[in-house]
This record gives sequence, C-alpha cells and structure tokens, in this order.
Amino acid sequence: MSEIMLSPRLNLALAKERGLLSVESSELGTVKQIVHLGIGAFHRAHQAVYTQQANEMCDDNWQVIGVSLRSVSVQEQLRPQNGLYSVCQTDVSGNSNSVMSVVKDVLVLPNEPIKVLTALAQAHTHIVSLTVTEKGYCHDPASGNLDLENTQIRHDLDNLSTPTTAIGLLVCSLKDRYEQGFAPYTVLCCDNLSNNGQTLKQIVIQFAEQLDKELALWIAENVPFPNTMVDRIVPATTKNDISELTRELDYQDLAMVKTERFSQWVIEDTFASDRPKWEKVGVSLVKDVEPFENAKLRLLNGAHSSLAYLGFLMGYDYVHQVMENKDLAAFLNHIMQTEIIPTIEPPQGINLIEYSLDLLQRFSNPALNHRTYQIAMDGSQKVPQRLLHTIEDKLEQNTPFDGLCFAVAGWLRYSMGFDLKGDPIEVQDPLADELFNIQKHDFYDIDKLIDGYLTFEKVFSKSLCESAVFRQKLTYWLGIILANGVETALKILLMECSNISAEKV
Ligand code: CS2
Repeated sequence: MSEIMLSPRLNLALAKERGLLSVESSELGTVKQIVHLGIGAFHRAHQAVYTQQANEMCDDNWQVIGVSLRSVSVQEQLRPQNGLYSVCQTDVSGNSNSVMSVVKDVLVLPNEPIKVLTALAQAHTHIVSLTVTEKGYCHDPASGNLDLENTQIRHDLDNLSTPTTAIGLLVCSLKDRYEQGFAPYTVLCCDNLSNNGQTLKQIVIQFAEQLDKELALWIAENVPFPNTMVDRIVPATTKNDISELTRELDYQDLAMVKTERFSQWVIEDTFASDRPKWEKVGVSLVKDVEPFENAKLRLLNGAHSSLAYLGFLMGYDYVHQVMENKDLAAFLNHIMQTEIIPTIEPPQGINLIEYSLDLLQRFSNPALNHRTYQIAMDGSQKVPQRLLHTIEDKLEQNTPFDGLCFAVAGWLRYSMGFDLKGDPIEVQDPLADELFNIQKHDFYDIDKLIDGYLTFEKVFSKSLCESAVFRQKLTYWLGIILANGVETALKILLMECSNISAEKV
C-alpha cells in the first residue's frame, strides 16, 4: 500500500515526461466543444474515447467540458490530473491501458452555475451530450412524459436561471440561444431509453411549453435530438482497480475507468452543425437507429436486469458468477433466443442469434467484476424499456413469455427490500418507497399484491395493467418465487418452458 501512496499522480507533466500522450491538443486545429452532462465512468470509457480517436485520426480539435449535476467526485478526480485519465480494457488475456486527454475540465453545476451556462452558450459548443442515467430525465418511465410532479422539475420551472436538472439546464441555455438569435446546438442523448433522442426532445418541449409556447416551438423546429444506441460495459471503478493500475504503471490515476474491449455506438446522422468525424473510428452514422436500439435494450439490457435481480437474490455479487450457474445461464439463453429475438426486427448486418451468444460471452468476462447490485439500481426506470415493452409485443403476438414474466417477478421480489434470508436489501430506486408500500400491507395475499402492482401506472402501461394474461402469469410466477425461493422457482420455470417447447415440436 505504501508503495502505491508514494507513486506520483497522473498529470500533464508526468504524461509528457513518460510519453503517454499520442498527440497534444495544442498542435491541432481550432477548438470545437462538446459539453457533456453527467460525466461518469460510462462517458469517459465510451463517447470520450471515440472523440479522442477521431481527433487523432483527422487532426481535429474537439474537446469535452464535463458537467456533474450534483457530485464533486469526478471533478476532484480529474482536475488535479489536468483532465487526464486512463481507460483500462480488461479480459482474461490481460489489460491494455491508454491515457485520454480530450476532457478539458469538469464543472459542478451547483457550485459553478455561471461557468456551466457560459460553456453551453459558447458559439464553439456544437453538441451537448448526456449520460445522466434513466432517472435523470425526470419522466414517467411507462409513458415517457415529463413528470410535472417531480420536485426538481417544479423547482426548475419556478427558477429557470438556476436549474438543477439536465432538462432545466437544456431549456435555460436553449432559451438563451433563442433569445439572442444564435444557432442551436445538437442535443445527443446517450442513455439507455427507448427512442432516446425523441424521448428527450418530447420531455424538453413539454418543459418549455410550461414557460413559453414560442420557445417550445423553436426547439421543436430547430434543435436536433438524434437517437443513439450506446454499448460498452463499464463497471463502477473500485479502490482495488486503482491500486492494481498503480502497481502496474507506477503512477496513481484516481480517475481511471475499467471496461471491456467491446464498444459500439450507432447515431442518427442529424446534427445542427459540426460534429467529430466519428465515422472514421468505427461509429455507425445511420438513418434509423431503432432496430439497433431495440436489439441492444431488449437483449443486452433486458438480460442484464434479469440476471441482476435473480442473481442477486441467489447470492451472487458479480455478473460473471451468475453466468457460472447453469440454470441462470440456461434461463438467459431461453429468454433471449425464444422470447426476445422474435420481437426484434434484425438491424442490418446483425445476426441476432450470434449477437445474443456474444452477449453471454461478454457477461462471462471475469476481469470486469461487474456487480449485480450496480445493474439492479433504479429498476423502476429501467424495467419498462428492457422487459415490459417486449412483453407488450409478446401479448400482441400471442406467444409465451413466462421467462420474461419471471424476470419481472424477480425485480418485484428484489424491490420488496429483503433477501431470501430476511436480511435487508438497500434498494436504490427513485420509486423504492412507492414499490415498498405496495407490498407492505398485502404481502400475504398474492391477488391483492398483484392488484397493487398492476395499478402502478408509472411503470406498468395501461395495456399491461388491463391484460388478464399478464396478470395471471405475474401472479403465478411471483407466487412461485415467494413460496419456493428463486433457486427452486427457476428450476420449475425451466421445466415448464422446456415442456412448452417440447409441445410445440
Ligand atoms: C447495465 C448497463 O447498469 C446497467 O443497467 O445494464 O449499464 C449496461 O452495462 C450498458 O448499457 C452496456 O452497454
């Protein structure tokens, strides 16, 4: 440990001395700017990497100003390092590290609101991108509409010049550009929402309509919100990761991010003005993102959430451990191949069977140490687009969806807030209290319990709440999980599903 403490901290002088920067930004052309809201590990391991690679490939000079909406931690990590950080790609074959220099600064909104608004107003800011997680959109997950009851949204509507949410911040700065007669920027949503760009556009317009109908119209007609599909598994960095990297490199990097080798980004090519030449470094700029996004949200994220709830309840801390359990691996294979794939129009050039087998490989990467608890967070904001939309399609197709229903039941069981031994689970979810209250009174009466869940329209759409088939299946599988525990219930499910497939043959 003392050796690690004695190692110098990564910064510009050290990076130059050790030749860690492939190209210096001062040697490149005119500065163009992306302001990124929500500069967590995902942005640093994904979009920032592509932007840096595009700079290097095309002698361009795009820089990122990161904004944290609340926490000071990323600023504390990055400022002393002059914005430099390592991306450590890892799998069983070992690690490869590279140092990123594309992030110029990190601003913390509550502490530096003027600096943030200035960055958004600058003419060389062409793009404002976001990874603020699902709950950062302050919307109703089932309907996709802005939640006007949200206290932060209420605050921002009453105090637009001191916004606290990404939505308030976007409207405040777009209003400024509109009033000054300046060109808008492109708003690039990089979170795992269905139709993410269009969903954000609708939320921003609904917010603006509360204040100024003409501004709302200007946004609707002039500001592009391209849809995107983003994919890279990026677990939260741990102290252990930092210590290991320090041992390996002999300098400390408190802002490092750890990720897999795989990375994918598909973007709808509708920008207001300039953008990095991402297409030169493997990003797909396409007309229609929807098929890519459906495949990714339903297969990767749907399977991820399913394995997180069921795996956590079965005592597994990490995703790769879940994959070592034969029943869970068989379950994931079943929901992907039999239930989810038939609901997806294959994106051009992608074989969905191979895609889902690759996902199982990616989940099995033991070097990532990706926590089931991390994925389990914010279920109410994730489950609709990851599992429930697929179930809606299954109902329309009139085909079996017991596995998906089992996963939803797993989420509800997790949200009850105690594990199979009766020990508390700290459920992190903006709707945790509402979910907890549903089961508090009706825990012992499964029909009443399901009545409670199926009137929770923030999560379950009207069509699901009214579907007798969905109600019957959810009642059945949640009942089996509550009576037998997840492990036995899973064996019952696998048996019943193989009977269903055998009957079909
Ligand atoms: C994960 C995603 O935490 C989660 O909910 O499912 O962050 C997932 O790792 C990424 O979407 C992969 O691209």
